[in-house]
Amino acid sequence: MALERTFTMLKPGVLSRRIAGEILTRIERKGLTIRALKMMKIDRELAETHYAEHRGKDFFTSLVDYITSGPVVAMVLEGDGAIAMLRRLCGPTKAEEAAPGTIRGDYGMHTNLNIIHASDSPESAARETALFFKPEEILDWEDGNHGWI
Ligand code: 3AN
Repeated sequence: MALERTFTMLKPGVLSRRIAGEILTRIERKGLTIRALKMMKIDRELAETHYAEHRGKDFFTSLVDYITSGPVVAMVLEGDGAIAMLRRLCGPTKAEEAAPGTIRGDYGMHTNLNIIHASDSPESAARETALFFKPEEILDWEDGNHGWI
């Protein structure tokens, strides 16, 4: 499986509910490597650009309202098949379809308030990463397991 990088964002509900550590733990334990991470308050322009494909849909304004309502945690993650791997970890978009055990299945009741975004393709991952991070903010590093496993 190819080594990939993907973009993810923990939405405002995560810091607000003080569950950032729990979600980060799931991501780390899965084996994805954090290459970049920052907490930021995104403005409407960035939010609308990020979710441009949904412009005009009935939930677009409330989606932008939500993700600009408080700080988010943006990350670039790396791993074999990381894009699909993270999407599986998150679970489906619709709250009623997200099974227990997935992040969306365990932490949300409503689709419009789901707590995590994850890129859905290599093209989205590249586009979204470039919206949130400068190249120099994405770090190459090795964890302490290197050499042991
Ligand atoms: P995903 O985040 O799983 O890639 P998208 O891109 O279809 O799903 O939707 C982006 C975000 O818009 C979702 N994470 C969710 O917060 C919101 N959303 C999507 N569909 C709906 C819907 N039918 N009603 C309310 N909010 C929605």
